[in-house]
Amino acid sequence: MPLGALSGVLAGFAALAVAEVVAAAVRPQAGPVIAVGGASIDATPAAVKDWAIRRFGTDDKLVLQLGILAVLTVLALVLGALAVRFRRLGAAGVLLFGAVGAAAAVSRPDSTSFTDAVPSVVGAVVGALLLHVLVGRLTSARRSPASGAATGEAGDRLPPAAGWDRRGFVLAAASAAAASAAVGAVGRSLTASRGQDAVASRRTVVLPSPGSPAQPVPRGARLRVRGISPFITPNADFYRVDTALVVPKVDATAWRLRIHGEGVQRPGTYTFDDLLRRELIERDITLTCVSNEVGGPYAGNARWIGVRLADLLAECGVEPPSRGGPADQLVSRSVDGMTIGTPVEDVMDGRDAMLALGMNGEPLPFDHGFPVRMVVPGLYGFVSACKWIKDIELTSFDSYDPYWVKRGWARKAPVKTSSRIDTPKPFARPKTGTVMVAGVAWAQHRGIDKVEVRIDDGPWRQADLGAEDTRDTWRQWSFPWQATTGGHTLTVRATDRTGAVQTDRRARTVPDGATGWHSVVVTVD
Ligand SMILES: Nc1nc2c(c(=O)[nH]1)N[C@H]1C(S)=C(S)[C@@H](COP(=O)(O)O)O[C@H]1N2
Ligand SMILES: [Mo]
Repeated sequence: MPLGALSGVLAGFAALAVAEVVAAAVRPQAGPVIAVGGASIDATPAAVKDWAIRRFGTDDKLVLQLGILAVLTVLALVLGALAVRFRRLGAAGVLLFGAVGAAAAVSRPDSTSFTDAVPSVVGAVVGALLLHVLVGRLTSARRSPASGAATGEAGDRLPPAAGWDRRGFVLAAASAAAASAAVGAVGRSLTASRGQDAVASRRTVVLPSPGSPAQPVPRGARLRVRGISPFITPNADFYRVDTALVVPKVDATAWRLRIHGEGVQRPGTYTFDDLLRRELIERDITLTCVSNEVGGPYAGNARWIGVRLADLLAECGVEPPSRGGPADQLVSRSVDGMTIGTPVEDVMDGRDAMLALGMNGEPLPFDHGFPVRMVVPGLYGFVSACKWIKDIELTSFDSYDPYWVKRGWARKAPVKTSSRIDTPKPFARPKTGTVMVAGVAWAQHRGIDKVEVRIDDGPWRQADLGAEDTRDTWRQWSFPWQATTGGHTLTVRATDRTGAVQTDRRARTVPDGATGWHSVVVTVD
């Protein structure tokens, strides 16, 4: 039994290694782990996904893949043990898993061909054969008692009933393990070397200087407080939220963007160079994720360079609903099959909605959507910020629900007025005297007007605000607190330009963003 289970694991390992190496040649996303992982992400209800993001943060994808491997290992152990008794059943089981992987691969939204089934099928066939062979070694003596006698060994050490081809098994098992490891390593390096065209195309991008540059960040926008979020978030620290288990590597020279749909009088297809040659705008815009908890990390502020989306749409003959246009929803599609729905009215109301090509002075990083993504001030990312975009379709909210809406999130989601304490950290132990309480507040496209801090149940007191860059960016704030010994709760709230005070009513992130005040508990020594 234990050797049967071991055979199962070896067969599973071989199947995955072979599948990955074939996937590296076909399409990395067609590998069974990535395909099944992607399918489980899509099938996960909003509440569970939300929990996973909360629990594991940006590690959620790693945890998912490790989880899939753990489940597969257990199943392989069981299959192997069963195969000792029912040899055909073991092999059939491996083939069944191959079928599941293949089905997941071809049904992924970014799959365009049935060749995506090949990695799983080939892997499963190899795994099934290997299991058959290994289990054969384990049971061979039982079938042909002569074999044990022929070697003159098995008969000495094992009772004939439990006789088995020990040397044959060890040899087969060891070579299978070694071969799988080698094949796996080849698969890895093949996958890593894929996307070289994309990497090369990114390296050669030269961002032209924008026809409409951003004003310099006002001097007073950056407060000198240790521990506060930097006003501009460096690309390497910018949060990342998406469903991609493999980051799409798009070759900019082969990239196309199609604009079409209802009321598009002149549908168009644009190359990356077409966009680079247009007049570019440069804007500071704070991007926030609807999955951000009160006090959470999923907000970042960057200087984006791109094409004004409203101009491009106008060129295609699109009119917003307020001017009689038939389409009220703009659906953007990415190369990895994401769909994101944005109100056409918002995109064309004069705000700096853009197709971004650059982020903080460089081409978009692959993680953040190279070569082109959408950015719309004032809307959460899941209803506006499509990365790796390739298609824009004008349609209506009545006739189409994009990815997140199908999973319980809202159709429309303007960013809610929010504020966060960056320092001190929860459970910090500052000394008595002046303690700088500081953080950021955002209410994109309305602007932040006021930030107030409360110590325990005391009165709200106004914090010092960093100068406003634009109403689409967050503002840093600070409050010099005369800290007295003991435990204290620090709470922050913001007021936006419309005069609305951030609500204290606690709401979950689903369906359209968390609300409530952020507080931090500290002990002053
Ligand atoms: N293709 C694609 N674009 C996407 C997503 C995604 O899953 N796939 N996630 C969206 C969400 S929910 C957010 S908050 C932003 C995050 O952008 P960032 O990862 O660059 O911070 O991207 C948006 N664009
Ligand atoms: Mo998001």
